[in-house]
Amino acid sequence: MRYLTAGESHGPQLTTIIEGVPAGLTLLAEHINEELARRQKGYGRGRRMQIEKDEVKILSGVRHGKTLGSPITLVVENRDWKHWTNIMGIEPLASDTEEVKRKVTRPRPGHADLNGAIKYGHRDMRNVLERSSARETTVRVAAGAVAKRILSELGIRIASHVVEIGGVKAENTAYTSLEELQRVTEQSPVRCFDAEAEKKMMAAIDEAKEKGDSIGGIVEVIVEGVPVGVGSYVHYDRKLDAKIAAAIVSINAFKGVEFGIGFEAARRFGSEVHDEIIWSKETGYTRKTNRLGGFEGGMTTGMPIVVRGVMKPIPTLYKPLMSVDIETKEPFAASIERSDSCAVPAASVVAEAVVAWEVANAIVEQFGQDRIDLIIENVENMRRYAKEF
Ligand code: EPS
Repeated sequence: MRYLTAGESHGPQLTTIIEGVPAGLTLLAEHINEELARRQKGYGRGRRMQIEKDEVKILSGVRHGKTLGSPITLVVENRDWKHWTNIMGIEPLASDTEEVKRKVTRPRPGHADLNGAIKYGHRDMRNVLERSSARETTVRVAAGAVAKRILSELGIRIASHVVEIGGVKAENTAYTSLEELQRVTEQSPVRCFDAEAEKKMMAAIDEAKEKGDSIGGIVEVIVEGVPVGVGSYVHYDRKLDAKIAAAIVSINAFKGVEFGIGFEAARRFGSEVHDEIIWSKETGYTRKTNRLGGFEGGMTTGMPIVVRGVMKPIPTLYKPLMSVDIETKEPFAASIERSDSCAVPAASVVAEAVVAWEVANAIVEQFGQDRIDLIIENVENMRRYAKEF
């Protein structure tokens, strides 16, 4: 499967065309809208989220609630567009029009503004920032919602939560089941399982906001029920952990990724890192621990996939950082009109979506591509073989 996205942050709409989704999958707008609504929540968002109420239109690839196997087109309108019809208009405007004269010439440090402008030759950096905006993650979440439908048919469960914001760590993450983790985090304004940490995270966001600053954090995604052997060791571009790592780092403002104990592995002996193999008639092969986060040799082990991503603080700050105007070459203090102080809770929903996509894609490729019923059958067979092996 693959998908492309299109759309500018303040343009008319965001679009994704998803290719290769198996036929026969139940897919309703409500499945996607539920995910879009989860992404819009989260303590620390700015005023834009009060303007938008993301709702999908399914324009192709689905008939009477089932996928056809043909490309699926999903569209989400930008409600803010009505305030930007001239600035972001498609038709040319006279060169002396206010909207044409008002160029963005001051790159914000940490954004795509300057590099993008130099790369594409744009003297108005709005041409860069409109597309580099994290607004685009709306349709990545829509594509992820389709992937989550596939996982659900296969009995694969996925959840995400926030484990750190602005240096405040979730200490209590001892959830007894993924359902419990989901139930608690869906109610939390910062998508955190630990109620104590939640309060401190919210206070840290308030403090950043008051200072005109922003804060980042760490999100975790867990996938349970993935059969053994998804991905492959035989080639770099078939390793599923590598694909997931790329997907996480491709989310706006994400700077790093780790699986299981992650970077902590550098500080331990091998005997304290690798997971001992055990066997029982009921479960087949499992591991005593899951320090490697569900992957060995680029393939799933059958243990839960545990992946974390780190998000830097959003670079659009009320508190000015020094930059240079590309017209005058004069230094100036970059400042803005509207921003989020923290988007880590929303980003955990995006991370969940991109991980869901990579896992579903690998399974569809590996277990037969065209029909969901055959994929279900093949995955069930694989689960049986693995148990009897
Ligand atoms: C974003 C800037 C803000 C965020 C936006 C991402 O938008 P605006 O410039 O319109 O105030 O609200 O996020 C979304 C619109 C969204 O849907 O998540 C940026 O520069 O990345």
